[in-house]
Amino acid sequence: MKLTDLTFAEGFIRMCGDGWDQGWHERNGGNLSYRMKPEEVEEARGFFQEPGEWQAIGTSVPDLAGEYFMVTGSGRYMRNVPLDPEHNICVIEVDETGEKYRILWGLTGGGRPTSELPSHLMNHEVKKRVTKGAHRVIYHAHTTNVIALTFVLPLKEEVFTRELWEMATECPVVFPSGIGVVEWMVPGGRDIAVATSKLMEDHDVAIWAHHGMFCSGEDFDSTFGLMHTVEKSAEILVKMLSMRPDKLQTIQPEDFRNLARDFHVTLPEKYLYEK
Ligand code: 2HA
Ligand code: ZN
Repeated sequence: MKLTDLTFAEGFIRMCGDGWDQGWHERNGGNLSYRMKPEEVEEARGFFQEPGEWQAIGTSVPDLAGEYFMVTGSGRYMRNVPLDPEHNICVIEVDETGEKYRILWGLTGGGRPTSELPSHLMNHEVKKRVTKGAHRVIYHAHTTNVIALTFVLPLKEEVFTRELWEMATECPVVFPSGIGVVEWMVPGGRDIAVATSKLMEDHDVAIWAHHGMFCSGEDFDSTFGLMHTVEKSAEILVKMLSMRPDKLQTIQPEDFRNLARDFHVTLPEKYLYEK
């Protein structure tokens, strides 16, 4: 028995491989984090190594004090996670101030958690609060079609949400709260983490212009499924725009309202404007 045989670790590792298979993780692109349940921490504790030094997170997440996360490693390739998990991912603990972390397992041979740790943890902090603890997964991927769209659509949440909803009937049911958009910013630091976590107050998806996406969810399946649904919708939009710049027909605002009623979702009216 190893830590990587625990159910949550198996789900984490599989998701890294699934993202690689989709083509979203060239080189060391993208990263994944999971907020462990108390019973999972107890299951994993017997496998922890001598704790590493406390290190600065680079931002402050007081509502995550004492929480444990499984996270991909900085500079590590998603492709290699299923092949050699111990070397490419880690378990970290956040200290009592929410300013520092230390490594308890993994990254054998040295290394640090993902360069996007500030964004991951600030998103987790917001989602833990607004979902009353339900959301546990934050996923960042370099999704080709969504990135392409950030060069041709206005960087507005109303436009991205509405255009992507129109591309597939399931979309408003899968992401009823819409998609936030962050204009181009330097990745890896606190500023982009603050901007992204603000959007996570009202959305489960945030696009980083010319870079990729962040998704939040309760478990690995629903978070991966959300990323996959948004990116597939973006692929349809790219194909549609490649065939002709306008639509001959599409799903109309009143159709969305009827869909919302039958599928018991709330679709904010700000996305159902007349064009
Ligand atoms: O290389 O995706 O945003 C990891 C990243 C940085
Ligand atoms: Zn990235």
